[in-house]
Formats: sequence, structure tokens, C-alpha cells
Amino acid sequence: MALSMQTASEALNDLVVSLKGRKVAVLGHMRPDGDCIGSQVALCHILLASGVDAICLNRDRIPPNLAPYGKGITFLTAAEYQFDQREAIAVDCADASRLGTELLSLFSGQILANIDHHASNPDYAKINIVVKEAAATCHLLAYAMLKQGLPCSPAIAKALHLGIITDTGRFCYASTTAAVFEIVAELVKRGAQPAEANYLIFEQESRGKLELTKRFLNSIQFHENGKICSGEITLDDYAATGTCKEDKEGLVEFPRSVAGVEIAVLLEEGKDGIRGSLRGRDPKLRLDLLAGKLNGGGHVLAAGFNLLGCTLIRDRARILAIIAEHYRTHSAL
Ligand SMILES: [Mn+2]
Repeated sequence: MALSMQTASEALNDLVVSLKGRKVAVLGHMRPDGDCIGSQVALCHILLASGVDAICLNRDRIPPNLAPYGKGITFLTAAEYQFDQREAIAVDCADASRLGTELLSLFSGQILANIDHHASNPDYAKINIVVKEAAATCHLLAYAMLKQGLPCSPAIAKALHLGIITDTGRFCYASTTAAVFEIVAELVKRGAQPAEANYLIFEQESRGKLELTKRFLNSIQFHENGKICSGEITLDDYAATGTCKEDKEGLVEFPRSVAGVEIAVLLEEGKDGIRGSLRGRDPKLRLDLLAGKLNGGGHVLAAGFNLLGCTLIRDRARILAIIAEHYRTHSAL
């Protein structure tokens, strides 16, 4: 059941109070992003300051550029953690599988609380604090912290600010309301530092990532009179630039950013097939349905697919033809 910000903030306060003297693991999702790490760090600090023995647990390690946010917090990977009767609280996880089986199995699938903002969240925990209109899990935590007078140190303010910046696309997405700016203003008063955050989050890319970007940009092609723009990444590109799959993050924004482009496409050729990302700006084009035609799914404006056994040389033209056909049909509606 989706909660209002106010009800969620009360539930969160009750949760923190009820955990005093207990042992808690704050869990994040696989390949953690800024909102995940920010939520974990902030909640862990709040719990520690409230007399709870709290640590953070992830399947994967905290990304190096976000590591400064985890200062003073114990972050363990699933492989490093030995079960010690902790209660599990998941943050920013749309469903339990996002934790990764390695982490979920440590708790026999038993999650005490689920704190999140994804509309699709199926309420998989005993206590579910899910606010669908929150711009970020950190937005919901920040609201609760301010409303309920939960502990707030500069480290907590910085962590909450991190999640809000990343999940609002640096305050650009539709979720960026006046209420978001008001909360961020409070976080800055309490120690969040926008310039430092921008540097840590967005200006720590590797040289390899820039080389990968060059290769991706070189592969870009336009179709359907510039309405569709596609680019590609191959295993060779990763090998030649010393990068990995995570480094393709954000590349699809390049084709999306061109005037006139209605569907941006990133095709990634891996060992087992082709993965695709689709991005658009007109809901009428229903990219979720397009992805469905390619063994995938997702949202109306952002979707993805996975075509096992396909290669670019053999299947590129067929995939682009399906995308073009979908565009022609739906743009005419
Ligand atoms: Mn989030």
C-alpha cells in the first residue's frame, strides 16, 4: 500500500524507535547507485545515533567515487558478512530480487522493512514504507528526518543530498518539485555541499570511460529521418578501453539529447547476445511495448531488452527494422 510522505515519516520514526538495542543490516540493491548508497548511509547513521547496532550490506562493493560518503559506516559485501542475527531493512529496492540472491539468501528472504519510492514495489517486507511520489528514497528519508526530528549530522545531510541529486537527474526530471528544493535547502543548511557532491558524483570518470564514449559516439547512426538514433558497444570496446558493463551507464543520453530524436537506442553486444536500452520523451511511443517485441520490458519512456544468441552483424538490421516499424505505427496514432 502506498503511503503519504507524512504517514511514511511516522512509520519510519516508529521503526527507528522500535529497533533500539537491536542489530540491523541496512541492505541496498545490486550495482548500487547514489540513491541506494545515500539511503543506506543516512539510515545507518540515524540508527547508530538512535542506539541501534547497524551496518550496511550489499552484494557489490560501494562504487569508489561514492566511498567518501561511507566514512564512519561499516559496509560489507554479501561474501564478507557472517550472519549474526541481524534484522534486515532494504532501501531503494523495487523488489526483493534487486538485492541479489547472494544477499537475500543470507536472511532466508526475510526482510523486516522495505523503504522505497518505486511505483512497482510489491510490499515484500513485514513493514513497508513506500512513497510513490517521493523523488528518491533519500527524499523520503530526508522528509522523515526533518519532520520527526531524527538525528541529522553533516554526514547524514550529505548522504541524503547525494540520493536526491542522482535520482532527480541533477534536479531535471519531472519529480523535481518545489518541495524537493525546499528539502535540499534544509540539507544544505545542515552540511550538504553541492559543489563537492557534483565533483564526487559526476567528475570522477575514468579515462577508459571517455575512450568508451568516443567509440560509442563513432558508432552512432540515424534512422527514419533522424527520429531514431542508435549507437553500439561491443566486447571489443570494453576490452580496448579497459572498461566494463557499468561504464555504459549514461551513454544512451547522447542519442537522446539530439533535437528531433524520438527514440534513442543503445545496443550492447555481449558473449550471450544483445542487450538494448530504449529512451524516449513521448509517452505515445510506448517503449515498454516496443521492448516487449524484443523480449524485454520496462517503462513507457525507458525500457530495455535482452536478445539471447543474437549478434550485431547478423541481427542489427532486423532489430532496427522492428524499432522503425514500431515508431511508424505509434507516431501515427
Ligand atoms: Mn531511488
